Amino acid sequence: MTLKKQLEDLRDRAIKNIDSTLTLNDLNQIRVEILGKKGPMTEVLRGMKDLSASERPVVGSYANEIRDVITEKIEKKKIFLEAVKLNQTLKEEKIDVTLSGKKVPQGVRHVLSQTLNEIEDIFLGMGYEIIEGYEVEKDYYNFERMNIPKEHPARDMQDTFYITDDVLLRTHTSPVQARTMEVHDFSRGPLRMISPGKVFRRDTDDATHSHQFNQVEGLVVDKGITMGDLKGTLEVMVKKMFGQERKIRLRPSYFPFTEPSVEVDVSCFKCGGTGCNVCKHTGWIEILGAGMVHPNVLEMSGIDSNEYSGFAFGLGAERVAMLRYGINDIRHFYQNDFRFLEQFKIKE
Ligand code: FA5
Repeated sequence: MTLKKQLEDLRDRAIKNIDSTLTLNDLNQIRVEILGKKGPMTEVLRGMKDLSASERPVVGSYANEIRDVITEKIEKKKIFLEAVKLNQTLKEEKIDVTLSGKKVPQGVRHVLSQTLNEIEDIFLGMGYEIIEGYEVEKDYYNFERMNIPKEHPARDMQDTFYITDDVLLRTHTSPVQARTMEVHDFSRGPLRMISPGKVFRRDTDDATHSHQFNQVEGLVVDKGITMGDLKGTLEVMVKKMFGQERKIRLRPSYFPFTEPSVEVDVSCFKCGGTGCNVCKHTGWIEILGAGMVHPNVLEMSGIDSNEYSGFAFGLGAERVAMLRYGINDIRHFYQNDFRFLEQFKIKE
């Protein structure tokens, strides 16, 4: 077969294959097979060396012509197949704007955060400011400045996680009292603050006790503050939080940093006061400790106890949330079970 004939066969075969191909991949393969280094076109061109000097330019220019025809054919087919592919993609990715959307799961503010917000709102409404304390605290502020020197038996009331001999995880929010009193400027008005935050104790976990829980400290210091102010303030808070019908009781108690001291109980949400496992069959759940700030605590903060007096309280936030929302186990707050958490939809 002459080279010319070989070239014509090659062209016809290429055109047939290009016409029948349906994908860009196949088209590329055809291009490599026919025009590539190891392909028939190169083979034919190699054979030109055996031609005579007069035949070579004729066959050479014919070979170039045929290669151009094939190349052009491939280019055209490529543009066509790319357009087909684009149309197909556009069709597949078409967005139907009339379809209903996918539901995005909505988060819920943690019931404990909601409770703390509610407590803060009540006290902000009574003119208190919110002060933050330190979770890692000095023994000095946690105990000594609260009238509990080293070796004092009252330290056993709050079993402590120590970090060093002098640094600990605070066992209550009361150290914020000392830190606030020592910097308060009474020429600017009375001291009225609350301080919410985490506290830590080596308590054994059960339905109403956790080794880590939240307290809200409250402190008011001014001239002429009495136990009546404390009782009135707590009554306002409890009624706002739990409703007018909820019963509260004040029990005489002991804290080294208040004198006199009380503990405040609210009637059990579950049994209404008859006794059950939640309230340990007493009918009451203790929510806070309180009292008149001990003169020693005022004096250690540089406040003249003959001129000034104050009341303070420390409220257990989980206990309040349990009573407010009828939650029967404090451990629910920390287990992060979504079925529990999502029951408390935000009321903002
Ligand atoms: C105190 O911590 C005192 N600092 C409170 C205080 C402040 C008294 C200012 C006087 C003046 P107590 O240990 O009783 O007190 O804790 C206060 C409240 O925290 C309790 O009434 C209770 O509601 C809550 N509480 C105590 N221990 C736990 C616990 N392990 N788990 C959950 N809540 C607790």
